[in-house]
Amino acid sequence: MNQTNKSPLQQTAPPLYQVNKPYVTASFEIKYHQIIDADGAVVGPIPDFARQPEQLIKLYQAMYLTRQFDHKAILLQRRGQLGTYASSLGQEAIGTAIGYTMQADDVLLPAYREYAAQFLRGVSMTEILLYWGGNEQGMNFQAQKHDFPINVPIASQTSHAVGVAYAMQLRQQARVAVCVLGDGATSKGDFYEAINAAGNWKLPVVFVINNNHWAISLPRQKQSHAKTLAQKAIAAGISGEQVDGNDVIAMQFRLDKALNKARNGHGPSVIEALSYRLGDHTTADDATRYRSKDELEQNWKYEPLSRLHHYLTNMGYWSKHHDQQLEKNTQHLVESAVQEYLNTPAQAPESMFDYLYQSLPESLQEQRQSVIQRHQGHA
Ligand SMILES: Cc1ncc(C[n+]2csc(CCOP(=O)(O)OP(=O)(O)O)c2C)c(N)n1
Ligand SMILES: [Mg+2]
Repeated sequence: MNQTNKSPLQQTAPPLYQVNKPYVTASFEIKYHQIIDADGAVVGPIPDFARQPEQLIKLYQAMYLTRQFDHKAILLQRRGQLGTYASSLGQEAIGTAIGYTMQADDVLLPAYREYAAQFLRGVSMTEILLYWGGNEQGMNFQAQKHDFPINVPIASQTSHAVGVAYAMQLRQQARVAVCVLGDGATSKGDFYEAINAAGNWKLPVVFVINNNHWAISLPRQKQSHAKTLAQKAIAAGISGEQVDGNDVIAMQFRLDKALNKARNGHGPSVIEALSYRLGDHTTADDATRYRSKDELEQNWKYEPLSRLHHYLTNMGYWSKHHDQQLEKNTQHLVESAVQEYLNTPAQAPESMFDYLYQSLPESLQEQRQSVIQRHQGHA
């Protein structure tokens, strides 16, 4: 065969004698980032923002508020005053860092444990309670018209995020879509499709994997044989990294870099935030049936609030007096939100038909009518 008969592939292929000598065509590494360890000790360079005590205190307050809210929501559910609720216990640093880092006109596409991010973005505690109480108005965020609602169908928010980021790119806006998903969600086809498109089109989107080590009763080790979930990004041509998801300073620092990169047109990122689900999957779950007491106890040592508390105290930024003040203020805020929620009249049963379609199909109009009649019969 002469030179001109060769296909382009043959022309670029290595000489035949190398066939039995494989060589590396691609390699990768996944970095792990941590700045404050579980004891509050500094193990990495302190970023500029974290040299300002008031900024760190803001992060601590957001995590503390989220934890108190969470505790109260579970009590309400146990009393029959709230529907099923998904707790963010132990994962407060992830949402806090996201909410703190995003700009107001960025778009958040959460799963269902990102309350801290939502609160920092102006979503009210009352709205979140209304949602879990079955009132759709809870997802009609008054302060955040572009953020997406809580998303329960696993991983479906990842392709929504690609759509949002694509629109931002088309409109040449300096905005970023931030999509949060769980470790379990990284096994869904939606996620692979989303990161592939995001990588290919260099979209302004940041995927944050909240690897809380459980997907209901399935542990992380059984979720995927991949050593890290971050490395899934590499196959999509995206940078991927692991961050200590209990270290709110490291989370903020790495997120800030990823958001800036996306905002400046340099494409998407995947951040695998390593956390631990200290609560049940939801209030409809009982984790004692599949998780050892030992494992849970071990992981309490790494939770995000106490380490920032240690650090703040060690630096002389925080005292017992601050603790008392924060407890009192937070209790007041949470109680007022609960009262507002409990005082909100329940929606009529037919409202379940009212937020799905621009105009309701005929078959559903009949169903809607029959719900109204049945309800009147019981009234
Ligand atoms: C498409 C879809 N399949 C199944 C479920 C049921 N389901 C609810 S939560 C969950 C596990 C999700 O695990 P992970 O992604 O790790 O999120 P986590 O709950 O741990 O935050 C499953 C399978 C669902 N909500 N949606
Ligand atoms: Mg999980």
